[in-house]
Amino acid sequence: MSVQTKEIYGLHSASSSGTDDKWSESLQSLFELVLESQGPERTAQLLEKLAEKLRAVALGTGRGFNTPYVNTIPPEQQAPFPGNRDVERRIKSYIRWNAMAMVVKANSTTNVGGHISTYASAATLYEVAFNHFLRGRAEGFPGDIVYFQGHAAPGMYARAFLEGRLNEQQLQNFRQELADGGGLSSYPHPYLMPEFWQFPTVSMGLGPILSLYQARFNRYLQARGMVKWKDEPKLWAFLGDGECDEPETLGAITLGARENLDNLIWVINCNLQRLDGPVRGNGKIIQELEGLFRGAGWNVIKVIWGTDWDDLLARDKSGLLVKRMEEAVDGDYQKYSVEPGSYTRKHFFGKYPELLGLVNHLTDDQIHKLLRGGHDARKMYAAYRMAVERKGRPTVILAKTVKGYGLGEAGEGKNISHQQKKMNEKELREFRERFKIPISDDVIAETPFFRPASDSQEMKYLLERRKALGGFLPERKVTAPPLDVPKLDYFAEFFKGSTTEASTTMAFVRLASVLLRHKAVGRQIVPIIPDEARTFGLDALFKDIGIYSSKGQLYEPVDSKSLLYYHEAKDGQILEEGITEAGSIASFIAAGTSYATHGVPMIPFYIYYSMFGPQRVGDLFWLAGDIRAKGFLLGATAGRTTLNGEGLQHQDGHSLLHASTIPTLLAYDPAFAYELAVIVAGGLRRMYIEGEEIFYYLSLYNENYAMPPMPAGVEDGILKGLYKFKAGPDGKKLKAHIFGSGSIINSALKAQEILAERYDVSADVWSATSYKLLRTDAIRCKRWNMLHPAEPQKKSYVETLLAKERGVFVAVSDYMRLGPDQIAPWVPGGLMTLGTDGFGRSDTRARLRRFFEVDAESTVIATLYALAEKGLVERQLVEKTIKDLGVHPDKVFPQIV
Ligand SMILES: Cc1ncc(C[n+]2csc(CCOP(=O)(O)OP(=O)(O)O)c2C)c(N)n1
Ligand SMILES: [Mg+2]
Repeated sequence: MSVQTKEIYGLHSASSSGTDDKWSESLQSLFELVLESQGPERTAQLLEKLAEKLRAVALGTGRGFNTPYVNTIPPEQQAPFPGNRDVERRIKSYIRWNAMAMVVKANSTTNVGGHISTYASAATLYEVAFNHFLRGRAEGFPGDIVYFQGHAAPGMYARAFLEGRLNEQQLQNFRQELADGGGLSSYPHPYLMPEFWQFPTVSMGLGPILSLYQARFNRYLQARGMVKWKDEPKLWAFLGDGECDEPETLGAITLGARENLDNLIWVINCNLQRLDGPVRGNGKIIQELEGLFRGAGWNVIKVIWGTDWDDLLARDKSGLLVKRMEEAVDGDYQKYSVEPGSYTRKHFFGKYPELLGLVNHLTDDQIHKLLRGGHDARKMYAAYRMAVERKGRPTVILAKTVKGYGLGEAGEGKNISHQQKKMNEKELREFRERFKIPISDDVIAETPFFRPASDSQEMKYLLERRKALGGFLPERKVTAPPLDVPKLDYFAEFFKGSTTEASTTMAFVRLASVLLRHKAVGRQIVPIIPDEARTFGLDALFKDIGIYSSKGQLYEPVDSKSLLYYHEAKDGQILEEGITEAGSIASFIAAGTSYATHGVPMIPFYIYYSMFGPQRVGDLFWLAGDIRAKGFLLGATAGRTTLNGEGLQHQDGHSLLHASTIPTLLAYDPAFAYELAVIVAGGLRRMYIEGEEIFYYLSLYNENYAMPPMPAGVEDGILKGLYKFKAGPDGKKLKAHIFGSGSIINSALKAQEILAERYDVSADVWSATSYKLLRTDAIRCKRWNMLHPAEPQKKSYVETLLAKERGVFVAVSDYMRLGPDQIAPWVPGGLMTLGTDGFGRSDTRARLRRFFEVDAESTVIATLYALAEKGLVERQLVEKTIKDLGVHPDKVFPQIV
């Protein structure tokens, strides 16, 4: 503190620790006096004002909610470390070695890649957690939920190897999953290692947001009485500091404090580096994150300095050391980790000659080895202890480490550290010396794995700790029982059809309310909405099942007198997420994996504007496949022309294609209420009785029309993707087939009439519910035929279905032509497709459909053209039809390039 500052605050020079204590005592008595006379609220206000002044004067302005750049927990308040440090250090060293060896070995014979430096920097963060905090599954306890930093995976494999859960062969085949005997996936992927990994994390930012919504979902399950736990699981998310630049990481953190998620702990490994270089070379990532998290209402525990620094800080009576710590930027700290101790002595301590005295007793080597907090098990233990005991808010631990810790010349603290995958023999020897790995010179070049004898102190200790904490982690185990989901007949009302006009969105709302009333599984349904319930008519559910709110409803809603009032309740069933598609899909994932995470199957229905699905947060949709989520995604307001008026940003003509790219996602484009019911019933059966780890996407439209009754025997075709909905009239000269999907099936039906009345064409109208499924089946079949050329050749569903049909084939939908084009190779004589390629426009449905050429008239023209191409009608007839139907032949082509 400068002399001037002291004057401002009326303080006099104080340097002895006795005087410090006096200051502290007088402030304390003053504080108690104010608290007693003014009450806590006012005291907080006054203190905040003072803190603000202090920040402005002492720390410079614009620093937000920061505390000095020292550990949050002072040494005297540090919980003592209860473990055997020596044994734990040895275990950690062996894990370090094996994690490194795995990557080096894999890259000695292949170029499969891998990361050494991330785990090297995080080993202590993990080991303290594994030995003392992370609890496995037990009777009445689902186990703590842990999100491991994706590219630290080698460390998790190396630990599982010591634990005896993975064998040498598997480690040998790290990143070579297809090798003989199997291997290990690069990162946490439940899809690839379904008995090991629970939560995918490696796409930066997804782990953090998932953990937030999972923590809240755990509360939801408890509030609704869906689980009865003896103890509440904690959620631990291990993240990188670079990862915090992702909007998904920080974008939702206020949820944590708002929902009092004290079950959630984030551990951010602040090694100050990301892939290319420093995270904040010119600033301090720890301070920046502290400000953000404190502002968002989190507990922040900074673990910056290791025990070695306690003594230095205690002896620094001038405050200069903290000042120096504050001044140095992360780029400097990175340099200190790379350069010898003499450099740090000169440039860090030496900046103020008074500070040099503090380290006179230390050699350069000792200065170089002054530990950072994240490498000190005692500091990490104290932080974790505080984190698990804190109530009322989530906690973030900001642990400062060195990237590539222990790699020395091979990459410690260097900018290339992230990419380092190889080590030469000299570097291996140094690593071995540093961590005392009992591996002899003659084999070291082969980087053998090391596992101590099973009766060694280390192995006994390691296994005893995991036993005491309830078992191994990570571990994915599916124990959920099948659900008594309704059979098809439960949805009978949808098969009768209705003359009153309705949209498929309305049909869905009806279907949801019918399902919610189902005795066996109604409670399992989790409706999820990002602030669009009213758009879809789902507000009808507000009153009946309530919107989940951990606080209940503290106010009288303005619309309390209306039938559909905004009803929040502690045991509400709806997850009304507000405007966050990322948060909503994170909730979908938490609910859709509850069968595996908690052994409690839940059935999420996430309904949203289809444009803001995979287009907005596609990586989370992709992850839903990886994590084996179940449930239903409902892309409402679907179609480039059915959602009239909204224009380019809302009119969706492609998300079915996005959805089609996810291997475990069944993408459907239903046209009628009964199709919807058949698909949902089929999905419930496959996911919740047969146990398939798949999920469903259905587009829902908002155009109203009479819903037809279900023709006999079409269920199978609906599920497979195509069936004949309405045959054309007999006795016509020419034959055609029109595939229609969603609302646009009406263009096909109207075209059917025009073709019959005016052009002597009998067109059958088919409902194409899923081009993706048709294509997958056709590809599967063709591939089998190719690989079994001498055996009787198989026919795919679509080929069999269309084999006997004569005439031409046309497809029309409210999606890009690529949708129907997917099956063109298997349609006899080819497929003429119409679709909505290009940006949407704000206009009426009729004009949009003409613009994109998916209306009835365009469908007629396309059908006649397909006939003309086959020489079945004259081209002049097509030309005349274009004129007769009022279509401009040189109108704009909406697709740009
Ligand atoms: C969404 C996304 N973008 C980019 C990457 C590529 N990537 C993998 S690790 C990494 C750097 C991570 O840095 P940090 O979060 O600080 O982790 P550290 O390894 O330093 O602990 C990057 C950019 C990714 N995995 N995911
Ligand atoms: Mg980093």
